[in-house]
Amino acid sequence: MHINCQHILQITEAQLRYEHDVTLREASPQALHEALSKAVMMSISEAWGESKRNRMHRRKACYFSAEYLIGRLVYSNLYNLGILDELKQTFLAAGADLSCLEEIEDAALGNGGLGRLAACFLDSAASCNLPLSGYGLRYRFGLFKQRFDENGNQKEAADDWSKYGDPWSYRRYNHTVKIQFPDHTVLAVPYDVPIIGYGTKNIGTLRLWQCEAEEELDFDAFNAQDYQRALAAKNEAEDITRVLYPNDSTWEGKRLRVKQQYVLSSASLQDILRVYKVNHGTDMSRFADFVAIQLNDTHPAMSIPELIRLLMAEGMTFEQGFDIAQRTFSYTNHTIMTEALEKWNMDLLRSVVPEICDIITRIDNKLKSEHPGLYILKDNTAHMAYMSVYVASYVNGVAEIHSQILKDDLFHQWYQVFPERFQNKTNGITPRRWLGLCNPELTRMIKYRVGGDFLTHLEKLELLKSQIDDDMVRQFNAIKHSKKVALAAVIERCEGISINPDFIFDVQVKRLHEYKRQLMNALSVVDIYFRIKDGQLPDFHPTVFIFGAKSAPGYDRAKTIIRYINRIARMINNDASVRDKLKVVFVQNYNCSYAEHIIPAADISEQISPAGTEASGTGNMKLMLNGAVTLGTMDGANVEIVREAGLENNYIFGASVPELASIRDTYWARNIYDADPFLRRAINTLVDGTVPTDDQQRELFSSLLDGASWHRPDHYFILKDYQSYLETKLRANRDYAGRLAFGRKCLMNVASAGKFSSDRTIRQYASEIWHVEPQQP
Ligand code: 26Q
Repeated sequence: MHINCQHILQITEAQLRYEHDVTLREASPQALHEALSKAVMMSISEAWGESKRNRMHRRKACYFSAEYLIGRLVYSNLYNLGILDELKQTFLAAGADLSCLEEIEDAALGNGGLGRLAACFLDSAASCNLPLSGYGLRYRFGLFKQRFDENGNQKEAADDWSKYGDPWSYRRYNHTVKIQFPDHTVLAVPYDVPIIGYGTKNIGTLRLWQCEAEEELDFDAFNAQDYQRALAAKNEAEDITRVLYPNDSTWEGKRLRVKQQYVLSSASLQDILRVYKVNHGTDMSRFADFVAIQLNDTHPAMSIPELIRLLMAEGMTFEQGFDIAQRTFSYTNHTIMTEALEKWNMDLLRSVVPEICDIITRIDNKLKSEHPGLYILKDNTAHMAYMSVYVASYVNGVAEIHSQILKDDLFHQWYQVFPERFQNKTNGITPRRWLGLCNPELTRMIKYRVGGDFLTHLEKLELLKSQIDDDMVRQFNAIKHSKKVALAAVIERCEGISINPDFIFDVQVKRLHEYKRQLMNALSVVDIYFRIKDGQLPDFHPTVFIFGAKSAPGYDRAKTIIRYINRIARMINNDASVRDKLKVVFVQNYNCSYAEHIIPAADISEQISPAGTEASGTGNMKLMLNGAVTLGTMDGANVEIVREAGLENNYIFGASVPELASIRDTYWARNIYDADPFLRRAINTLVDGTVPTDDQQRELFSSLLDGASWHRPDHYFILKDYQSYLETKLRANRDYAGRLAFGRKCLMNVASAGKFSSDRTIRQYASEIWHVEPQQP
């Protein structure tokens, strides 16, 4: 698509004048952002409309997700339009520096991996000209903002991401739908976000629903001076999409969450049915021929009974509705951890969505009559994952090992009955945001060697392999160094900590969860610290350990781990005797935009969950693509990463899935603690006063060694894997000294990252699950 930068500049200036009463030079970053974004929205609107009309009569896919972690859109949209560099020049010449847009907030309408995956998929589908629309919720408050207090505690603040406006969406009130609950009806108002493909005219749509009241004000109550009641309906409606639930690994049976899920499901389906009727008439029997719906985990699984309900309201029987639902839906699972699986109490569910309960009961009856032994309802509880397996065309995991575990374990009985349904779709990431945009220096180096189109043909990275020589490694190392200098400046500004770009940058960035074992990383850092002070690691290459993680606000154990790591960091960073060897930084408010600075600067990528716990991981792919080596276990997509890039170019440690399974019931962590004085010394810092301690740290300590009524000791095998972890970590540290050999390993990872483009993933969904075809714009 051709967009004229001078034209954008003119419209931006006009917008600034009449909306903000300022000139370009005077404009605040927020005003500039709004005006510029609107100028771009205007200039793409024709192409957007064209893309929609193109799709009207064709089969299409819809992605249903409660989360879209889209991050900051302005740079990535300009990048995908191919005008980012030129526009920067144009604006600079006119007196405005677009780097001030770094201040613009992320749209964090997601928690972590699952939400970011949805965003990468939309980017890839648009870029590959695949007919995919996203449906989600427009939370007034996204994922909380995080800071640390003087004691290192996580403090949360509301993320009012749209307080300065939201120029990247259009409110489409005319497509508002009604959602009925037993005691009230609310409006779901759609906001459409354009999904601008890279190097194509094609523009997809993300439609986000916002709840509003039918009547903003109850005038009778107002006239009676009962102002609370006058606004009650408005607040009750708006409460539904008020805030994103900040859990990403434990399920909570909250009433409001049911309402959110139902609004997402019902509003999106009503919308799709309306469009279907416009394009294909009122014969609903062909619905599944034109629409495929992907459920991003079970969060939108109420769509299954809701579609059946809506089809029955159109005159179909339950059996007919069931058949169409089954041909329409497919389901992606993102976790095997039982505490994350959605299981709704039927009384709660019935009080919010009674008709949905009736249909779930009918689905369950049908299942039990066809396949005795399988169930959806048990003990008055609805198992949403089972319902999704039963009423779906396909079920997929998100990495090979994870998809295998689904068949062997979580859905074993279901696999016996429906083996043809089970698939794998290994996750991917969009190389535009996660390389092109965040690492233009490395992108330029690669372009020169493999050709300009590699960001849409990431498999071409393979062509680097035969070209890797000392010159190229030196060039890579120089680029890596420059990205470390740039990150150091960001960390200085945001955290007030100065770090040396000649240090190794060892990075663990992801949500905080016990299974991700940030604690194991921290213990190894403490151990290394003591060993350095003892003079045992004379050749240790100076390293800065960088952590970034948010904990769910109610996850006390995770918050304790954050505080402990902050205490460790303070102790180490204040110890002058290790100043030239060690540094620990826990960055505050890790988010997409922070990731775009950290990931290009990483030398070592920590992916250290016990085998069989991390479904896939996608941060691992982003770090690989930017030339970090993986220090990791044989878990999730790490397995495929090392298969592509070679064991010899990564640092793999720890027990395998079968090993862990075989010791699960007999493993006794305290034996390891008693036998390893170094590990013991590190673990003791939780309780011995080396750093400030407290009851929660003592509880954490005893969870490792004694366990609790609900868990065996060291549930996530930190002590079990520790020795091989530390050895491997120190081996990577030694290897780093050979700058050419190490840089070659990094480059081998870059060159092997082609598989992990979300373009590849989305094409597999399109051809193997949705059966939709690309469409030239
Ligand atoms: C469920 C019910 C109630 C409230 C919240 C939730 C909830 C919300 C988000 C449960 C889970 C999530 C997010 C899960 C997630 O991000 N999983 C990750 O998905 C990635 C993409 O497939 C994988 O790479 C990661 O391995 C997986 O942990």
